[in-house]
Amino acid sequence: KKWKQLSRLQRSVILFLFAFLAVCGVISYTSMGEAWKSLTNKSLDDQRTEQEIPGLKLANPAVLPAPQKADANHGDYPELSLQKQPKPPHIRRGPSNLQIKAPWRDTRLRTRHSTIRAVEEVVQANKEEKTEKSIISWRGAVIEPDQSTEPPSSKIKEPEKPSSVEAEDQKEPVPINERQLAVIEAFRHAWRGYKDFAWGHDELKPLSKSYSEWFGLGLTLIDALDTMWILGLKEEFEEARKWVANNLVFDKNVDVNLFESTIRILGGLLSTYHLSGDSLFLEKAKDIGNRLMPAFKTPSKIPYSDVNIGRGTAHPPRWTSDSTVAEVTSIQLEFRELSRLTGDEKFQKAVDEVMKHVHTLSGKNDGLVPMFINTNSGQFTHLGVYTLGARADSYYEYLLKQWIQGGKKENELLEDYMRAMEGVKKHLLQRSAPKKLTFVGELAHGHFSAKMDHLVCFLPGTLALGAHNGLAADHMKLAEALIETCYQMYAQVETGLSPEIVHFNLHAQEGHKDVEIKPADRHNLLRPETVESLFYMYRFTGDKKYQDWGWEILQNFNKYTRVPTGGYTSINNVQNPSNPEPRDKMESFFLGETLKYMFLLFSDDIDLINLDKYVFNTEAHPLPIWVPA
Ligand code: DMJ
Repeated sequence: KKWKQLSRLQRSVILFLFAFLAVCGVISYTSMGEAWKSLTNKSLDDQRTEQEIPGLKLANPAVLPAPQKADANHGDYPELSLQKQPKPPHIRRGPSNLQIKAPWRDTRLRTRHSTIRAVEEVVQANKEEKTEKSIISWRGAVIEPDQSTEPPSSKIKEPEKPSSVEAEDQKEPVPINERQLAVIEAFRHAWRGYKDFAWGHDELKPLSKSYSEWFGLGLTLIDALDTMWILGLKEEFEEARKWVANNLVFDKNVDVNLFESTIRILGGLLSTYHLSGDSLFLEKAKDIGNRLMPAFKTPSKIPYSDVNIGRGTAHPPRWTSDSTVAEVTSIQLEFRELSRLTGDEKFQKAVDEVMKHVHTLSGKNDGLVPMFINTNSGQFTHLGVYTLGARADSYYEYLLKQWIQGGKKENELLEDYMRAMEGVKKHLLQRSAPKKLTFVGELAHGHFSAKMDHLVCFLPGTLALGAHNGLAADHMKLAEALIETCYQMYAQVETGLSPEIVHFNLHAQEGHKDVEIKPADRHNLLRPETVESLFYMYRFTGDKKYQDWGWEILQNFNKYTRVPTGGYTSINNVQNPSNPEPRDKMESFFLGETLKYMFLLFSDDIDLINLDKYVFNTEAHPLPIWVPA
């Protein structure tokens, strides 16, 4: 009303005054900004950006994309979805829906359109700068000292970065030697067979030039990814990466074994993510990790052996409600790392509960565990049989390795490991005749058996790793004795290849060696354990004899298991050099483990997977130690 009562002149004066004041305001804001900028060399928006975007450092951006929290949701910020999303500074990219995005969670961003644009510009600039040097070193990634130090303790924590590879870029590369070249040649030969006859399938059948399926998930390809990275096989890696991006689908009505898919698939994807920094592998790891979780829905929380990853159901084997002790206690490194990377504690919680439960269980014998555990009662079953071989082996390995992974703070794990090693010394160690080889036998209801699986040959490497991490020095002595035995399991056999199981002679007999082989046990599956331990022994002692032993083994694999048309095969008879009876199967661990450990054994570069920064899972996939030494 009052406005209408004013004369036209009065209204014009008032409007002019308002306009004048508005212009003055804009000018003073701009000049304040300019003045501040000239003082600090940063714009106000830049200043705000620094405060408002956690983790975005303008001066020193992250080399690799920061993984997103499991619950971070772009849908919360509709205005952001209108913007072109900044790309992570890595040139190998998967489909956009699989990319890890920056954690845009600060609510202040919702109304700060100009800030968003400024951030985009900064990220874009970072991207351009990084793209120039974004071909990451092909070997020996090094972890940044500021990696996470604690296992997740709250519901959702800040997710972690992959291991940085920047430091490696600044180092002089250690040249590859002749023996390593021979491993590369062997890998390429194996890969050729897989590519030609089994591409995208689980295992190569090199003689029939076909394949076998176990889970139908390209097991060999996934198991071999980080080996290709470590061996520097860039072309092969890129081709396999494409397959993962375009063809690896976990939404399938298929039963998988929880342990095998964790150590080979989840472990393989996680380590490849760390080495390459490529978020595709983390996305795939999250997917399979989530799909394996139904296994833990049991009355006792001891997981079932099998999961249908498409249906989200889990079950024990048809004939029992038991699970294998080694299987339920050798998935921890992978699930713990998945929690650390995603910030979602559910993975770690599930596997930690298993370890805590097993820690308290009765039925152990001086730290040695039975081979089975019931998923209903949570109790050990089939009591009285103790072995370091099949069904128990990696329980011991993962006690030590989890302790190392977590920064040597989880005392229960160390206690259980040390007690078990005392149990081994007390109940399972014996010496053979005539060579007095120290070996690890088995105990069945109080009776000692001089039987040793090739699988037990992981133990010298694990003992050496423990000694390297400050545990009893006599563990190293035992490791030295045991690796000699494992080597003799090859050297005393006609083909120079170890059988699956040996029996040691306890008393000298004319014409008999230390090692006896039963007809049912004389197969060789291209297993890695001895080569794995040779690698640890060489790393920690520098004694070249370990390299020489590994070299002999590689030559014998080439002589008796190599298939001319591509690939290597397991054999049925290590005692018959003229006909080792090829079995027509190349296990995925030959590429995932055996050749990888060979390559590392022949290397003199301790930074080629530095053992103070990485811990290998039981399928030879290196995962970062949370607090590197
Ligand atoms: C691999 O899958 C793993 O090393 C596992 O711990 C034991 N069996 C094979 C290799 O022998």
